[in-house]
Amino acid sequence: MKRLITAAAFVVFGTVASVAQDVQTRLIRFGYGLNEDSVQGRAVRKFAEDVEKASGGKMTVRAIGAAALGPDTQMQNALVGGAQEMMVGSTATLVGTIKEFGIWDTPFLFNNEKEADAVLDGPVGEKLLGMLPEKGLIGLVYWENGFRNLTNSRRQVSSAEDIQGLKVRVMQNQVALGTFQAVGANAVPMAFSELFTALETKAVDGQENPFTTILSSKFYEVQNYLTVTNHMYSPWIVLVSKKWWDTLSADEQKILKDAAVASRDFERKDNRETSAKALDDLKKAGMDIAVLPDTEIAKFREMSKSVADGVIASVGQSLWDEVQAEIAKVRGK
Ligand code: TK8
Repeated sequence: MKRLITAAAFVVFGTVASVAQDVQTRLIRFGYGLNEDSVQGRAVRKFAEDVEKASGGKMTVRAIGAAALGPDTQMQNALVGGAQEMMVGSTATLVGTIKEFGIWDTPFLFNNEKEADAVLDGPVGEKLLGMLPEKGLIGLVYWENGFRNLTNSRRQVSSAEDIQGLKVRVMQNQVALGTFQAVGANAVPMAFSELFTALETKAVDGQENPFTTILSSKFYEVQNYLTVTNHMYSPWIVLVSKKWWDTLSADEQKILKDAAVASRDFERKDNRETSAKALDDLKKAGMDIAVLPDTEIAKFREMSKSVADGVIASVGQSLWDEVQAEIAKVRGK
């Protein structure tokens, strides 16, 4: 009798996942660049838990952080070839493959996170995701790295001019490079996975990243000065190998899509909630922190204005206009 009841309960409450769904045993190698103790690490773990739960334990996500599977571009290639299933990384590292992604690196494109969310999750963000399949990738969602701020080991930057001559590591694309060249820095493109050592050995003076990333990457150990500049908003993108994706059932794809959306909401919330504390922790760790005054931000904006022209030339006026129209919609609300 007891057995019968248990069996009946299983039919009623038992997860549809393990009974009716077309789900196979799957191992998902999910690579990312930051340390395990980071917003990226936490969100990948949340994704893993959701996928395992929704698949009745059949789909297992193996999270591999700290660029142990290589820098973003190497992981992208592994996804295209089918040697790795998933990753999360900067949209900036996709620009070499799909130039349109460079639009997100435009300096001062978004004024706040609300604008970024609306545009990235809206039709233009979707349009860019739609360019990935023909390159062998599936883009599920955008996560947030966040607004970027400048650190260096040489001097506190209190004016736009102070950036001149600093050797600053930038992300590996023309937009990020052009932005720092425009303000007179000696900009050096480099993979993120090489950055800590480059800062430590003083191969470069500085870098720029959001507070949470500066903290979780322990850059405070090798950088004395942090200047709040918010010069650009950096998205991350969750990618899947198309080669592997095409072997999945519709149910399996849905499990991944749903978990990706949940992980996006979790990750953005986590990043926003921990950002102010990260800044506080960086101060406690001994960093000299200053906010670049509005008048100097205005100069930074002005000096880097030509970068937008370069972006337009590369992505096309119509895509640029679409993005601007989406931003205007949010600003109008
Ligand atoms: C980490 C990278 C990094 C990015 C960069 O995966 O390269 O500076 O901002 O956070 O995506």
